[in-house]
Amino acid sequence: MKSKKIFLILITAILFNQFCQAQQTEFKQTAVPLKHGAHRTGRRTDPDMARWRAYGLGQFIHWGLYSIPGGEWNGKTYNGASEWIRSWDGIPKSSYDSLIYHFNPTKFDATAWAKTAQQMGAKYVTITTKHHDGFCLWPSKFTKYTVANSPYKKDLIGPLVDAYNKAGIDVILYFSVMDWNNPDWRYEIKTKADSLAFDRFKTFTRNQLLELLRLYPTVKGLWFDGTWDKAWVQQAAFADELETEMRKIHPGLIIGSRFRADENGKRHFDTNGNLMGDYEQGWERKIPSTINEVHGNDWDCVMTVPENQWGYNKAWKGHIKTTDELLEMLARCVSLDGNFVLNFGPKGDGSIRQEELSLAREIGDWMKINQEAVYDCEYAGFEPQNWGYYTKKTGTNKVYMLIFNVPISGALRLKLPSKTGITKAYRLDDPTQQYTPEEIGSHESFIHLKNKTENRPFVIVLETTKETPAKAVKYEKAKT
Ligand code: FHN
Repeated sequence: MKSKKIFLILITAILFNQFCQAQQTEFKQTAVPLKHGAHRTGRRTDPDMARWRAYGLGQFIHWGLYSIPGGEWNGKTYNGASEWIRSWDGIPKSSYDSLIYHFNPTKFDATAWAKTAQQMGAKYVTITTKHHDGFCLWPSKFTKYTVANSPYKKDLIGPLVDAYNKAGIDVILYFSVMDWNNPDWRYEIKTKADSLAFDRFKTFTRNQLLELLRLYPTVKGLWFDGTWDKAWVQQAAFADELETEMRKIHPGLIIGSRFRADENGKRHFDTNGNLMGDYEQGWERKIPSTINEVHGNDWDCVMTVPENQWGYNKAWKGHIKTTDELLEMLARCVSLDGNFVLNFGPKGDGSIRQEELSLAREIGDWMKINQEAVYDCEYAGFEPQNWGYYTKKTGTNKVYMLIFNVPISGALRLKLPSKTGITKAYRLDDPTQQYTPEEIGSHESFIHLKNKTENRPFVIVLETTKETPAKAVKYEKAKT
């Protein structure tokens, strides 16, 4: 009897092994050999990337010539995103480009900007060095269309990098490859002349990127944009080589999935489905709903306060997100292993609008109390519940419940992963307020809130253990 059992186990093990090998061969056969695909499968494991992963909250800044008209031209309001106003039919391109002669942000104060971000609790900032209009906020040697030729004359990126770094905030440089001001930019290459022009454009782009890395060596990464047009998508070899070159001269550099396409024109994910770059950059104004949607990759979500305005817009029409809505987005991102990056659009004079300053202050007030549940936190592995989101402090046994919806019953349902117990539960803003979870089923408990009328999101800390507590009751599943 015993030998029959051993024989059966052996046969099962052999069959299982054969099945796994067949699966692997299948994968190898279906994986297409690529010259310019992903450089790696799986997440980066180095300290620079670990630092990026731990940020939780970031700030985005869209600032440029478009901040002067602020979505309005000759008394008419442009309906699109204000930073796209140059593409509007109602505006002659040369009139827009002449805005350079009006760019004089006398109220600009890099230290004040950094302080606002610090107050909000941002751990990193992404700043537009050049948006699609091509205007450079640094004195690039490779074009005349820069701040150096505006009435302001001085570099803006250097002081920003210094001020944010001094405030303990890492800087990532936003760079639009698409450049409406450069005569060599093409959407598509149709002729020999286009091809020659685009070759010049590629050299220009390389020069500018290397210049940025040379001038601002403390930056942690590059945030690429304007890379979706056919002409650029077809430059797989060039972009791959340039990425490798930038990484060599700036070790640890972090680049998202928007920079380059593979030789088949696949963006973000290569032909074999592997992420191109260090983190997924597709979560713009949207957030995944489940952990399965992020496929184990790093990612960040960039979010506007109104529906779709990045640059300063005088009108700020439509729904304006509230502090609690934004905090909920932050919680959702961190609970699903992502960072949340909130956009600010300073005015043409360099000041930041009051609405954004208030949001930064209010988010910061919440962060001061609850930051422990955001920084250096990750997906907790607990089944999501309607009251809010779980995060987990990386490398510890601390799980956080970020509560946004208090049930009328005041009972917060928890479904524990197997082999998990709770040794202590308490409020993060007042650790003396402790809870004794009530077991209501197998791996299922309630935490009964003492106060059912909360008016702000709050956090409960769960100290967990890998030891399953001895069950007082044996639960029976319904027979159906
Ligand atoms: O077209 C831009 C837009 O103006 C803005 O800069 C956003 C920020 O992620 N990126 C582009 C659209 O994806």
